[in-house]
Amino acid sequence: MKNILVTGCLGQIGTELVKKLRKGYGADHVVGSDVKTTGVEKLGDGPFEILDVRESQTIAGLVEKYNIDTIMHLAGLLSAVGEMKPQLAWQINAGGLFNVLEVAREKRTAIFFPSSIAAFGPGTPLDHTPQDTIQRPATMYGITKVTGELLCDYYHLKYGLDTRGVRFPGLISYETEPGGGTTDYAVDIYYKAITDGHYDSFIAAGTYMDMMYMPDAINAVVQLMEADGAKLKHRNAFNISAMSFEPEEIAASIRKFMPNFTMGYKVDPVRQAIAESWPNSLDVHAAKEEWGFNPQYDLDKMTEDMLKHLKEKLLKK
Ligand code: AKB
Repeated sequence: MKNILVTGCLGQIGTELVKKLRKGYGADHVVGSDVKTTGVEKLGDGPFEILDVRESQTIAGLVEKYNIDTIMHLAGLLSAVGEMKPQLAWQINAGGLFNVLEVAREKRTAIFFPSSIAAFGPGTPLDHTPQDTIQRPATMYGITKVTGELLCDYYHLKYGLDTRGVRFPGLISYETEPGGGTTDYAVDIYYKAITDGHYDSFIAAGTYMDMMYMPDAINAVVQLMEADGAKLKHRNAFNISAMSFEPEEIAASIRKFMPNFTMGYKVDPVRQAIAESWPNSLDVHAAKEEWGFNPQYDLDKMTEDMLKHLKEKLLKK
């Protein structure tokens, strides 16, 4: 990776990924792009371009302009918003990836594509969900993720493109808030713990989902992209996760540091149904064996770090 284009760079993953990549590869070698500019100052120095991934000519123009050899394609709608706007989710998530892959085919760039636990659905084994298993998702978001996994495999097999990717679990971070996801409750809870001392969870007690702290997610992306391609048997859609918990367990973890924290429930039926269609816990052995995936944060270590940073961020205002 010498010159990298990151799409959707002002989202939850993108802001932190761009900063990490710029540290490693140099600010001028990492081009951030997004449809919006809100939050662009968080990226610091380095090129930024407006990009709607539905416009393939613009993608091709940027690849040409900056001599891009790697596209990290993060632009996309999340699960809950995808259920509200399924047609738009298909256009951006599936159509955008297709455009990126076509540009990559013509310009011979490598690709990183983030799939998700949403690529699984009813019929998938819920516990220790295998790397290779039944994938019949019940959401448009999940359908676009399975489509993306298959397209990335296809472009590798048919055109020899260096496509790589992971299935992200819920990602927890303090820098940029996610928007429109089902696992967002596990981020919201930390914000509300600091501002209100109380949180009403939109996910019901007893609902387990895989999660990971953002520093582990960012390290995983860089590690996979730098791994020896000859050792990758799967290439795309590696299961990754660092922990699996349900709302009572994250609340208990917060209480270890904030004993007066309280939690209630205002369950959102749409997001609850999505959560119930996703795995309880993933089997991540393929990622460990093929490229050394090795997350560092468990629930309590993450809680301690989240609360520390959010106190600095929210209470200094
Ligand atoms: C969502 O909840 O939609 C995302 C995901 C798990 O892909 N965080």
